[in-house]
Amino acid sequence: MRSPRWRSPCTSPPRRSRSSSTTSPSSPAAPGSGCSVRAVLSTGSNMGDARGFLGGVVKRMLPVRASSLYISEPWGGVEQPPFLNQALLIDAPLLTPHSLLAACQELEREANRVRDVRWGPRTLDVDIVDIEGYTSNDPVLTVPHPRAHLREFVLRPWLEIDPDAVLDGVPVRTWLERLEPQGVRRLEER
Ligand code: A4P
Ligand code: MG
Repeated sequence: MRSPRWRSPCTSPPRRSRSSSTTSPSSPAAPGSGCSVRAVLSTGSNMGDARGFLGGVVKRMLPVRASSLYISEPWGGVEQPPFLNQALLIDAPLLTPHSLLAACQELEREANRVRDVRWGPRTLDVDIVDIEGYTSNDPVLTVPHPRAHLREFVLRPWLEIDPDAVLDGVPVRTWLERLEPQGVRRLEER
């Protein structure tokens, strides 16, 4: 069982760069001086104005990087329309992983997300895929996301914005190579 481990970046030593293409130069983060949480989000929608819902998250989260939009066959066995998916790399000016989860759920509420069928259709899903320096098995917030490595709709957009990304100690590129194709197609370049 992986127990939650978290040290706020406000009190941690400077962040070590995991990938020069996606991390800003390390600098000591002092309390009150803009400390932040580096995280990867996966957004998805297959109801209503899907493009508008994903765009709304980008406007609110102001990601460091946002992937192209991807259209993907539904994963999980529920018959439903295809999804639009996107990956975002964010530096959230937040102090705890749970405050980031609360922010994600607030965005889902604003999109009138109804929790009905598990893995079923939704106006907006905002999942936390990974948080730098944090792991947890808590069902309220499991990090890394427990099904991310199984999902091309998560891995492919993530790889686009961070080609050196690592998930649970394994390169995201390798996780992707292990998957059978799942019908995920890039819609447009940003
Ligand atoms: N939770 C725990 N860990 C996390 C995390 N890392 N990020 C908890 C976000 N939430 C996390 O989630 C249920 C609970 O998980 C939350 O209350 C939170 O405390 P939910 O969003 O209410 O329920 P859900 O999304 O229906 O269930 P689940 O298992 O999270 O579904 P997924 O995994 O999000 O899958 N196919 C394609 N092609 N594209 C998609 O985007 N999405 C799904 C939903 C299914 N198939 C899909 C897609
Ligand atoms: Mg979810």
